[in-house]
Amino acid sequence: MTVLVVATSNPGKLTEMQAHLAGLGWELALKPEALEVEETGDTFAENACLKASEIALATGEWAIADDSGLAVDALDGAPGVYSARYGKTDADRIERLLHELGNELNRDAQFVCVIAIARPDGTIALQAEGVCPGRILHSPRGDGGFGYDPIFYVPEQRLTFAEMSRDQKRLFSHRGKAFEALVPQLSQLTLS
Ligand code: ITT
Repeated sequence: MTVLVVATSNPGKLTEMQAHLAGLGWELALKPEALEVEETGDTFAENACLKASEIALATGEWAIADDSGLAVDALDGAPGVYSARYGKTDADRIERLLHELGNELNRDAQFVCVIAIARPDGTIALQAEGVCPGRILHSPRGDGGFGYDPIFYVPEQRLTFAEMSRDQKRLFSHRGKAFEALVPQLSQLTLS
């Protein structure tokens, strides 16, 4: 089996990515903890490619990276690519977002995820995007998931991401949709 390094330091993402990649014929490996990639891109796609490419080059293996975040309409798309840098902890980030949104009536937002796969020489082999529309609640609801999940409400499901089971989130989330687009392309990859 070909090794695929999962290039993330976020444990919540790692769990979800491992579930999406299970049974696809790759030998999954964890990113060496000390290897950190600076996210200098202006878009999710640029940062996903940067992370996949640098980790592939550093390890000499295939690598998969996810760049994702929450874009809030009333905040002109913020925090967007800065979602991870919005605060020190998940609780800080949620608090800051709720504070900035205040009593704004337009709570529309979308979660975006771009997944990139790089070859051992750092070139990008595949890329896919997934988007999940929703709304920002006034206060957190639910104990599951990670990150902004407790304040992200999906109207069609009448649940926040944090209230969904793992399988539900897997089906409806931005990450789930990105993997849905990526997986059919994965089987076409020429591994060398
Ligand atoms: P890596 O770069 O190491 O993968 P990261 O947490 O820094 O980890 P990003 O730069 O892509 O990842 O930042 C994504 C931010 O958006 C981060 O704060 C996440 O917690 C949050 N996020 C992404 N997907 C999410 C999801 O499914 N549910 C809740 N929050 C999510």
